[in-house]
Amino acid sequence: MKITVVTILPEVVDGALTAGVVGRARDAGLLEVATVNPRDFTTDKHRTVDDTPYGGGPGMVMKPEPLLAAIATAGPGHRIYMSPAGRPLTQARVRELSALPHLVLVCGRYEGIDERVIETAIDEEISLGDYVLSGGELGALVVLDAVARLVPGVLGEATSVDEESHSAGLLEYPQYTRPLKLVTGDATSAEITREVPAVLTSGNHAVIAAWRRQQAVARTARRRPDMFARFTPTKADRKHLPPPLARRTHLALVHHPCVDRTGAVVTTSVTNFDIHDLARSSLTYGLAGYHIVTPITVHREKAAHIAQLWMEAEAAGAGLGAMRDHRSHALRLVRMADSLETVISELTAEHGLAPFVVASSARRDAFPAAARRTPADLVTELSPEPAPVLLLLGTGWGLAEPQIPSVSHVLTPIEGASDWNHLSVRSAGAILLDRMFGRAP
Ligand code: 9WO
Repeated sequence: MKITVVTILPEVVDGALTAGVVGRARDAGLLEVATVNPRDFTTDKHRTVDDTPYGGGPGMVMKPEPLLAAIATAGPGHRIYMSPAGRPLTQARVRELSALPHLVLVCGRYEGIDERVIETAIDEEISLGDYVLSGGELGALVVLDAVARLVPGVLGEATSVDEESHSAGLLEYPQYTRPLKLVTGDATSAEITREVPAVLTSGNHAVIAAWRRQQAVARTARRRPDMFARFTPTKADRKHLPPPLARRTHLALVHHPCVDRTGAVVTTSVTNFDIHDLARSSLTYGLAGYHIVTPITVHREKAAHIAQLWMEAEAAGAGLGAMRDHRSHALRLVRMADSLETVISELTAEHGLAPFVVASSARRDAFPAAARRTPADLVTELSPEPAPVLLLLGTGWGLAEPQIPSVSHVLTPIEGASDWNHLSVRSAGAILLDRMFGRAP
């Protein structure tokens, strides 16, 4: 295969082509790389390749004539312009490009190139990502490197076949080599010995393959939710992934510490409606529990009594077969707690991990130290984590923020189409649960 790089800085490109896989491919005659410099196609004595932009604006633009002449000299080939405005490069496209006989990689400098060059002499624009470089050369080197290693004969056969087949759409698993025990740390920090995971020295190849697969799946879920969304986990994969987020999410209706209209910290009263409406929402969206939080003992007793009455009515009324479907079934999710600390320690004991504590608020500037997330982004971020989630709904005029330091995340407020924003806690809770866990219509 031949790759021609059109650049006014050929020394940037040349320097990178002698070492490693690309250097060896050239030595073996599998890859031919040439550079063509537009400056060699100028006709004035200053060898000018740039000019001022029509319409004004900062900087300079590459003149079309020297660039067009350089591209023409490269000869017939697939002509690529490296630009942040191009289509993002994928491994699939790299594979296709590696099958072509001649690639011409055109590099811009200054503020860009005359658009007519792109219209008349470019077949494809490619971007490496949403960032701006000072020129296309480093981008061209990336394309060159990615393509060259796929040219037949450049890599050993074993590597190239192995690559795509059984881990397609996943990130790489972690790799280790000797020493078995690596001692890290310097004068300023204590020494830590990091060992290679024992499974890799077990000699059991099936167990090793399964571990690597698990690692790749877990990493992809955490680091590349976009990639993970396109991946269909096998049954075995799912066994090692956390259960669905709703199943480990608990709702807490917080009656203390809340604030009143003056901002004073208060304890609000438990209401009948809040207990069973939010219980029914919690069951509908598949939550693990619904906690009524109040330090007032008689309120907890009253709430427990109401929940109990509903469940007894169900047992007396419906036949056994209809039990699951009876609306009072939701009351089984209801639990009483004297404080948020109690709920947190209960969940920590039940799930073996401390919960992420997520606040909701009608205020845009609530919990300034917490990570602010939309409901959808919160689900994406927390789904790959094994820990449970405790979702706080404040009563009264909202949660007393300074008194709840355990909050790590805060949901962006629900906003309607007016400036008047006083949803009931039951409505706000239902909307949040739908935004997090509702099936798309
Ligand atoms: C810069 C630019 C910025 C926003 C939208 C479109 C854009 N096009 C260009 C452009 O073509 N710039 C020229 C090439 C001149 C300045 C340096 N150039 C460049 C290419 N900077 N960054 C790239 C690049 C190439 C591929 N992937 C990421 C960035």
